[in-house]
Amino acid sequence: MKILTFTGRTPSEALKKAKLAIGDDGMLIETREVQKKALGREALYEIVIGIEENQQNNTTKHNTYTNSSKPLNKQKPIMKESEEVLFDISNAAKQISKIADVTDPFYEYGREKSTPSTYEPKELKDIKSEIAKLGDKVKIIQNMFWDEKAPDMQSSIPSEFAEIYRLASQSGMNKDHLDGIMRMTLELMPFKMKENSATVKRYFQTLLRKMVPIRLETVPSVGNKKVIMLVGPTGVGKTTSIAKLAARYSFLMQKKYKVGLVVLDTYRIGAVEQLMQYARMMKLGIETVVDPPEFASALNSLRYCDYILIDTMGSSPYDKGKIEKIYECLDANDTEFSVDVVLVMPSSIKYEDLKVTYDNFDSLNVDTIMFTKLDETRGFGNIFSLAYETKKPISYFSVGQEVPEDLVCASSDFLVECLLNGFNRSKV
Ligand SMILES: Nc1nc2c(ncn2[C@@H]2O[C@H](COP(=O)(O)OP(=O)(O)OP(=O)(O)O)[C@@H](O)[C@H]2O)c(=O)[nH]1
Ligand SMILES: [Mg+2]
Repeated sequence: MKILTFTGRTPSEALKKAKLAIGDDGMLIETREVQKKALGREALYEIVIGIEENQQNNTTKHNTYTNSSKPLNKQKPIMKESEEVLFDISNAAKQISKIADVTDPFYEYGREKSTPSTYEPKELKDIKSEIAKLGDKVKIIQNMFWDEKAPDMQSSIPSEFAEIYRLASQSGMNKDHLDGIMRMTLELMPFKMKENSATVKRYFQTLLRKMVPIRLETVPSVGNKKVIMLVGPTGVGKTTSIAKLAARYSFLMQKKYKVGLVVLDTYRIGAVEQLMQYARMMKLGIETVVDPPEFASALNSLRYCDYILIDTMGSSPYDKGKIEKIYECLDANDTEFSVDVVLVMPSSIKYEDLKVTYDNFDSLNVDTIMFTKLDETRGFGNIFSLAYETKKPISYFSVGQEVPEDLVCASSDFLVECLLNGFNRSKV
């Protein structure tokens, strides 16, 4: 059975389109609201139609779908509440045609824009198109094992999408996100582009880039300062990242900023010593805080700095006591400086664990996320999904142990490149 989807501003409009395209023979499988009506935005409904491939030419048939034993013209669309995630993907996907410039009438499969004046003999075009199709067939064979897993979406994903689906699902991306993106891509992507895996990949890349929230780095304006606190589980690279940031701000940027350090991790002598060493090497002021009331005075004594970087004790996401202690420090901050809370998490753990960690630290009002240990992982879909799900922007990536060089300012291009093609140090 072939699965087709049709959309419309109402379920009946979608149904009409289906009837126009395939007559009365299709079986209505599902009706979904994929986008809610909102101010200045139409609602969008999708109906899913099953059609026997050998009966596409108006031959009557029966199938096993309970709601679809009647011909299409006798079936009433059924309403089903859609998931929130689809709304966003839908919006993102709609913008892609403009952003990716994919509606360009001169766009040709598998290559960048050409102009109408670039003459190419028809035979050559045919040969190129055949080669592209052949390439896709090879990819389908390579991706055969993907079929065995039989994801819910599988029957409706055309073969040209097989490679991108495999790449994304192996990356550790949350399945609901991936299926949602696939559904929207299939529906909203310009028809011509769906026929070639190279254009599918390009479209998909643009869509993913659009979906990752990123906080671009800004420097303090004159007379102002930035106070940045790194929080997160134990051993994720907070102290190392503080050292990298301190080096970056104090001598790697165009302007040399005054940087001061604060350490809240006073339970472990080793932790204080680790940061003290960096402070000595870079000749930076450092303050230690034992009890929450001392936090404000530590900030006050570093008020001559442009940047104040605060290292905290690592805590298991389940250790509410330690997180509470950090909260008390933030709460005791009666200075005029607001603290940017950066949650540091390793990219080497799966999406579900990232989400649990995020949920537990979010009581600290996390502003941005820094992902570390990108050099220790193969898949990056977990990071993508976490940022997408929480809508929390990513500010930095840590890509190794070396201070200060293994730090990268976050960009969606970099993340999507890692996700689809793997981490490549030479591209940092
Ligand atoms: N491979 C790799 N190792 C890293 C990275 N960032 C930090 N590390 C290493 O991870 C280990 C722990 O780093 P720390 O900076 O001490 O981690 P932390 O979060 O401060 O740890 P606690 O203070 O114990 O919670 C060290 O061996 C670092 O060199 C990274 O991006 N990649
Ligand atoms: Mg530490």
